[in-house]
Amino acid sequence: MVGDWLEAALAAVYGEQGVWTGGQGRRYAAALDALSAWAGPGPARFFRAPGRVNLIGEHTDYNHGYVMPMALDKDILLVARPRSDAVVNLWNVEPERFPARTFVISAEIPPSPLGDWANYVKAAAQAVRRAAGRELRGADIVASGPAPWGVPPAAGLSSSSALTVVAALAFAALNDLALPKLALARLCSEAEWYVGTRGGIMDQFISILAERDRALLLDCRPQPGERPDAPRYEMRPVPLPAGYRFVIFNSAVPREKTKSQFNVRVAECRIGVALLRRRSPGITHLRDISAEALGLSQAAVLALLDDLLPEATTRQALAVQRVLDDALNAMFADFRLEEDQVYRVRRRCRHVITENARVLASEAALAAGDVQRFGALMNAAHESMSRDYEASCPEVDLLADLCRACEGVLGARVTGAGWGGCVVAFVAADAAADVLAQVTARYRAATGLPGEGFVCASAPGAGEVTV
Ligand code: NG1
Repeated sequence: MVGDWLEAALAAVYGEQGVWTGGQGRRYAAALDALSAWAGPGPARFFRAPGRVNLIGEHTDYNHGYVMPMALDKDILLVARPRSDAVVNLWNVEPERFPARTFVISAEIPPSPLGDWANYVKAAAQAVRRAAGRELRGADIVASGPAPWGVPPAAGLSSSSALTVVAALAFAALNDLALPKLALARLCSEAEWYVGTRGGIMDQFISILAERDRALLLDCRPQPGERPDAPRYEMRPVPLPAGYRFVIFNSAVPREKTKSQFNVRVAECRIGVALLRRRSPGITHLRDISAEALGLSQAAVLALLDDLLPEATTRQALAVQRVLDDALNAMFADFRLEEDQVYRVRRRCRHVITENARVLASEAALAAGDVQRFGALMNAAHESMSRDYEASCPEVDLLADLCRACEGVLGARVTGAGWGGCVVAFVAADAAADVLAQVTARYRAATGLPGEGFVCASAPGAGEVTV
């Protein structure tokens, strides 16, 4: 039996639907039981951070561009109790999948092997320790993220960022470190580089700053703030259109290529900037290239890219052309260009530049109630991810096609980094259940892979759940 106290606290987070809240209550109680079993009985605190679905704006964040994510009601939960030493004992309610780990908090925590789940918690602990500038107390922690409440891992729904965010929240709170939301979001974005990818700010920002029933239009370009190390970001809530739902389908394709390909894409974008800077030295990020900024039509911007950027290049070719000058080397100080990698610069830049325009057009379409236009922009975003960014795969393209073939679907696109992961479809509310059933069945029949999906519900941003 779950106490009324817990029910009431959880209804405030997850909404009033009895079944859902009841299930969450058992999940919270089970996590607390696990902590008592592994670390002994005693008081503990709950923290949660949601995963997200990005509605449009892919691979734009690290180019200082625009994104439009929305937090899900699927989250990572931590139940935590502070310790008097700096040790962190970390357990998971799914121990076979996520084995127990122990480490000591310091300003330089040695990482576990690549891909280990504890690295996200270490990333958070190290970043909070550095921000605090003093020794931190460790904690006994149990993490909980099993289906249907958790964020499906490796699906492009930001389970990893949710884990980083919730761990940072917990370490800050258990050490009485007051971090404003924006500071926490920035800290978490940089913290996650610890795991080896040079991601942008989208996932951690939406996990922390989300509001229920709203997506967030986030401008990922830092603006001057009170201090040079505390920039501001512009963001606007985007009300979700009544009468429509977002339905998510997991391709169940392992995202093996994501880690290596992600960093290649970051490099391709930076090479694009370096080449464009030879013509316009004011350019620092692909965000600076737009029809408005250049006073050109979109067609003229694309023609300019054709003129200035090579379809493909290599480190050696760039060195011969003396593109790799001091300025560019400085941009790559944290990053190595590989000898044997072909960088397909023009089409990558075309994706980012057109995607930024699509995000702003989506915001305008939704504000005007033009749901057909928003659906069409999602479809165009998928094509661009697939053809220009080459971040899709046959299974994900199939899922998007299966969605579009259903009555009631206005648009569908790959969401998250890509190379597998999920497709998000924008669907008339009364068709959502049918679309979910039809697409999952057809996908399973066509691929032999598990066809799983769900209708999204939105949730508020990360925080402590006081019970
Ligand atoms: P996912 O799909 O969660 O791996 C990654 C990046 C985002 C963003 C998207 C692509 C991290 C933590 N997340 O998200 O910042 O660049 O890809 O739009 O690196």
